[in-house]
Amino acid sequence: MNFKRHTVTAALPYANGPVHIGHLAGCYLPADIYVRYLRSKGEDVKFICGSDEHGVPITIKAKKEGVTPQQVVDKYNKIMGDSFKEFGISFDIYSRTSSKVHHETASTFFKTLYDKGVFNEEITEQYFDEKANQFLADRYIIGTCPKCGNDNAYGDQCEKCGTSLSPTELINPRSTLSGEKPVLKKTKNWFLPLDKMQPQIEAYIDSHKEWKSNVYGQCKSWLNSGLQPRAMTRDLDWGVKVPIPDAEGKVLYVWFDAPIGYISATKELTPDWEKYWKDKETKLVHFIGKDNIVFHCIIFPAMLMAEGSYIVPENVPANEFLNLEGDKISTSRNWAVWLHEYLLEFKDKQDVLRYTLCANAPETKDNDFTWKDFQAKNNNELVAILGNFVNRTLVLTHKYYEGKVPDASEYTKTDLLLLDEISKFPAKIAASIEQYRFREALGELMNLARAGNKYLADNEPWNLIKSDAKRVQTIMNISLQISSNLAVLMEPFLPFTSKKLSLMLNLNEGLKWKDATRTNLLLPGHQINTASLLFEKVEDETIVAQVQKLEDSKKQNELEKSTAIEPAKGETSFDDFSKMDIRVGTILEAERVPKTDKLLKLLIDTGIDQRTVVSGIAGSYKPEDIIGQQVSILVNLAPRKIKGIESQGMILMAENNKGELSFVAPTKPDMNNGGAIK
Ligand code: B3M
Ligand code: ZN
Repeated sequence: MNFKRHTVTAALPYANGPVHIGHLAGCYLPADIYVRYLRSKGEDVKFICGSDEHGVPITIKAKKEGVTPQQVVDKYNKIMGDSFKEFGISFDIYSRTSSKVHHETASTFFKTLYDKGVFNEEITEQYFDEKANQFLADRYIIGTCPKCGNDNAYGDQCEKCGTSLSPTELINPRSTLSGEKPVLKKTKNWFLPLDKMQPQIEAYIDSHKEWKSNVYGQCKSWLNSGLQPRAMTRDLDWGVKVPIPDAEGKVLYVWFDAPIGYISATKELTPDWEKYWKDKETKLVHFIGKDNIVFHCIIFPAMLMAEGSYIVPENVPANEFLNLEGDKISTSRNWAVWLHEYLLEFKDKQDVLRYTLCANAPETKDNDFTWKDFQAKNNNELVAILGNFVNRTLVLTHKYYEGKVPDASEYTKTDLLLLDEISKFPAKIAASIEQYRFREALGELMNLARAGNKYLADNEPWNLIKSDAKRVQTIMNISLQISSNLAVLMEPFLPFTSKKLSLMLNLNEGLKWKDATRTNLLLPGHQINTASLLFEKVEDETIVAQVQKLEDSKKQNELEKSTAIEPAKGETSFDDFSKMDIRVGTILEAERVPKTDKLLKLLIDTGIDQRTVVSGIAGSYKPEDIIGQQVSILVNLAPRKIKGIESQGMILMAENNKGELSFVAPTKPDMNNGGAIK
């Protein structure tokens, strides 16, 4: 299908922190390359983004900093918007979901679905904090993970073992607002019946087998496990108010309102917005990170289909994650390269980062950014290949011809082959970009520079100038043409360098992609400008300093972690406590549980009986060292199977900041087994 125009979006980042390289590599850079390429082809395209200013991450941040959510989003909307601009991410608009237009657009959208009878109204039980007098979003509830025992798992996920959870699965849930145990309370919400829409969505996904396999695969696995109705409203006060009667104190689910933000931003950008959203000849493409796949490929399309007047995404080229020096990027652990800091330390070197991130983009699997690789890419590729070729060409042109493009008098066979090869690069690079293979596209661009470099090295005009000045004219003419083509073709990837090079070559403004198929962009006699280096070497000490900075932040983090004390749990009653039957026992036997790192199988004399307990203490104790050790054991814990072994009770352990465990045992020798601990 041929499209008349393009709507390209990049995920709306939560306005709760600055932008780091993971964001850039994940979706903003590929989206920008794609859009710049489309513009260069002369396509009609709108590039849409803005900040996602609702949702619980914002309110949590506000609470932590003791400011209002509005203050948080105002601050980060600005910081993020500036960083994107400085890195040349060329949005046509960077808007925000707290804008008036957005509130109206999202409200109307919801109201339309409501009036059409799309939603199921359902009463469910949600956790409520009686002290704070509010319902608790999943992230506001912490408790013990039923899978791994982590005491600080969130209501939606345990960050220790990665399991996704629902708040009611947590053991001993407590509210992060008050520390209290939340109570279940009935509330009404509006659900999108994804279950009923499954056939429609399935047909849609099946019609897009060309999607990236990571994206298509994730969609299929959601579909295979059966779609469930999903609440599109929440009991919160920060967000877009639910625009129907009987919905006091409720806002739209952030994943309902955020993607509509793309539409609102387009509305803000142009009165012509409808053709970018409602005309079947518009190609809608969403660039996102992999954690947003289901929302863009299933939920948002379902919303758009239910509404009825919109087009649906034609492609959703989601990237995997970028790690940093072998470790997951983390805002809270300050394990990141922040764009605003990068710019302070690497002034005017935006393109070096763009290059490294694109060359290493996590397109098909998670990938790693390292400073060593950054240095290598800069020194061995940008400086040694691209920069070196262009610089030799321009310097020699000034030296031999006072900066005037020489005429190519006669082409050799190899010249003609090379010219033919050059003219094919625009199509090659385009094919990769159109398939969202940006690394491959960038690789091709560099191949053009390599071809130029090789041409100079093979022909050695600097030696030939004495014997065959005529031949040198042709060589330099061809090298200048390659340089011009490079300036045009590098623009999507390296816009700052493209500009610099175009200026040095004194190229006509407004050259398009197809112009780079020509090999005579510069006419004989054309005057070029002064040459300066496109790239500079990055020295070892610069890299060492960056790695050191990361190490320091890791140390700082560990220090903070090792001095942090877990927050107090909510109150419990004496009755609840006395239900626990804790006794003195002695370990009779101990052995490792095969194929596990942490588990020991213990036989304990509890005074009452001898029983088997599986305990996660192998990291702190060797089996042979603990025979005869007295312990405290909870004897009336319901038995559970662990690795196929029935564990009948639990040994009480103390844990320090490093995660080391110690038995909690009587300190007098004559405490008999079965003695009560109270
Ligand atoms: N704000 C999640 C994120 O930043 C979310 C994306 C919204 S796109 C409509 O990863
Ligand atoms: Zn867990």
